[in-house]
Amino acid sequence: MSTPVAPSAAPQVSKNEVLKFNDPTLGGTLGEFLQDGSLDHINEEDEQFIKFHGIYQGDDRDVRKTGKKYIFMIRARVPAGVVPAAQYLAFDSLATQYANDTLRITSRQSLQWHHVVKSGLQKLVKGLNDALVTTIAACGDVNRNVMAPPTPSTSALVDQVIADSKRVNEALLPKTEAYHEIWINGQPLKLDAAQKQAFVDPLYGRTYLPRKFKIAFAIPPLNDTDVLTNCLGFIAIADPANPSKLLGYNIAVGGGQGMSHGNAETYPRVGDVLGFITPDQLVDAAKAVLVAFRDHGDRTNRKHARLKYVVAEKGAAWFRAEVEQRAGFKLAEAKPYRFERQGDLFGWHRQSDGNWFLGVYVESGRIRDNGPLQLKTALRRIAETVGADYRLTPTQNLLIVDVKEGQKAIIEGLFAAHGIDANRQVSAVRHNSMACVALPTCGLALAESERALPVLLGHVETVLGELGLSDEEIIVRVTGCPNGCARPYMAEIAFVGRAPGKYNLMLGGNRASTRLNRDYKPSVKIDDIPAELRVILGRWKAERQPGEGFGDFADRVLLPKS
Ligand code: SRM
Ligand code: SF4
Repeated sequence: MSTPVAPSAAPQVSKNEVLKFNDPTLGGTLGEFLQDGSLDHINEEDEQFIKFHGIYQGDDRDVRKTGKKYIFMIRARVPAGVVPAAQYLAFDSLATQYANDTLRITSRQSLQWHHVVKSGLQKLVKGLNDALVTTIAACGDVNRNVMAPPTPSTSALVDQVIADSKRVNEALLPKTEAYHEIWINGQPLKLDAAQKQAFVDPLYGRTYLPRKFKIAFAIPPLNDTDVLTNCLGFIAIADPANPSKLLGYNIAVGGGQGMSHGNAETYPRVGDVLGFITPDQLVDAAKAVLVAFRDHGDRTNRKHARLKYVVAEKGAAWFRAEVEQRAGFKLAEAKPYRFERQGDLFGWHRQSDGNWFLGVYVESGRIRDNGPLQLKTALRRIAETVGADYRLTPTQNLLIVDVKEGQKAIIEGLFAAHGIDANRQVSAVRHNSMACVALPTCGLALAESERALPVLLGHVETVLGELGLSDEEIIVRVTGCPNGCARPYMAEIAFVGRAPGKYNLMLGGNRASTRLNRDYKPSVKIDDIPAELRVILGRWKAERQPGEGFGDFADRVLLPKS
């Protein structure tokens, strides 16, 4: 590409802004890269463009000492986590052919393929397209995968919320044709420089958003999507006289998790509820919030470019007026609602139509065959044999849905044949846990996370066992750095990676996922964690009020008054 020229009106903007300005189609030279058999990796500029196509370039950090091995991560958009059986089979086969034979359920109900090398890159994306799935805007300065409650139909309201989340997802997709040309047709976008310059996305404009933008839906009292951690949250409000009828949504703005160690200007934040909208106002409201962010987000400093900082610094009332002006209508006053808990349901449950669904625990979302535990093969065989659809959850688990009474035994049998007890109940702590990917694929990881989760959960379980508290539920989340990909700042206990083998210990989130946790002890060595747990969990046992959850206890007793 030619040397970028900064837009003269805004000379101080960040490098990414210049890149977007110079090629608003977001194609870069990705088409040329795919056609050039001599290249195994992309240049720095294309590294930014390819994110808008749902792909990250990285290197295998396990083998860095012996040389750099370029690998790609591909992330699909899976709105509301809904995966029909045929699609799942395509995902499974693509993982075996072009990735590391695993599928990774993400904390936003999508799927990732890891360790893809250049020769498999286009084939995998094209394979997803053939299965009617896109990776466009799964990453980049755009709206990401829209989350919605994964629990299958328990009422007409649930169905409507899922349908609404898909409408919003669709309405906020970028319109560049570069994605199709490069990944599906396998060629560069056939536009000259002037034609590229002339492209302006009708919603995002020429330079897209200042940073990523995230949306989730939730249905109180269950906060299974961690809705208040999103830039924009839609909280479904049911008609009190008819709980299966949707009245509309309270909208919450300015939530987020990411921060940087030692930079007090970055922080996690819980969203503010701005007001109430009716279902027919949904898409216009979503667009108005997105465009208000587009117009007011910081384009000079990417660490300060999220919507949460706009709302925190200018105030919710100011932002509400900006949204109303763009939407062309006033928001009504927010309706009362209450969240009581987060998390997934495990084991068999009845749906409202008489069918069943099965909640399956997937340790940190990694679907793989691991010795005698052959989860990947089992899920493939179930999709082939029963044709049951899957739903991915925001806590990195999986639901098998719409199962007929007569199919339950077949599913249990297929799991058993692959070393898994479908009715197996792991500990409550394990069920409520999450870990981000971290090493070896994440270039930003400071410590292990997914691979450290079993050890860390083992420590928590051992100490709870010693105290006779094995059945207690505690929300434990782990990340390899402070970016917050497993939403650690909402957990009752969080381990946030600081350096190899060292984690900041944070305490005090609540079960409804409406309160941020706080620092308890920085940089605790992994070997010292059992001793720390003995102190804090021991005090919980001895001093808690009747029924008091660990996070509430920690917030009340173990942490300084906030
Ligand atoms: Fe994330 C960056 C993985 C959910 C905050 N995240 C990354 C990257 C792409 C690393 C990078 O930029 O080089 C990670 C790729 C790791 C790998 O090897 O696969 C990564 N994030 C993930 C996933 C896969 C974690 C998981 O284990 O499930 C999640 C994918 C979600 C999806 O399907 O779209 C994931 N990331 C989140 C969440 C949680 C959420 O959205 O609910 C957050 C916190 C919420 C928020 O955005 O505030 C999150 N990821 C970040 C940040 C910090 C952003 C910030 O503004 O502070 C980064 C770093 C960045 O963007 O520069 C990041
Ligand atoms: Fe990587 Fe940090 Fe996100 Fe974990 S939290 S996946 S280490 S960026």
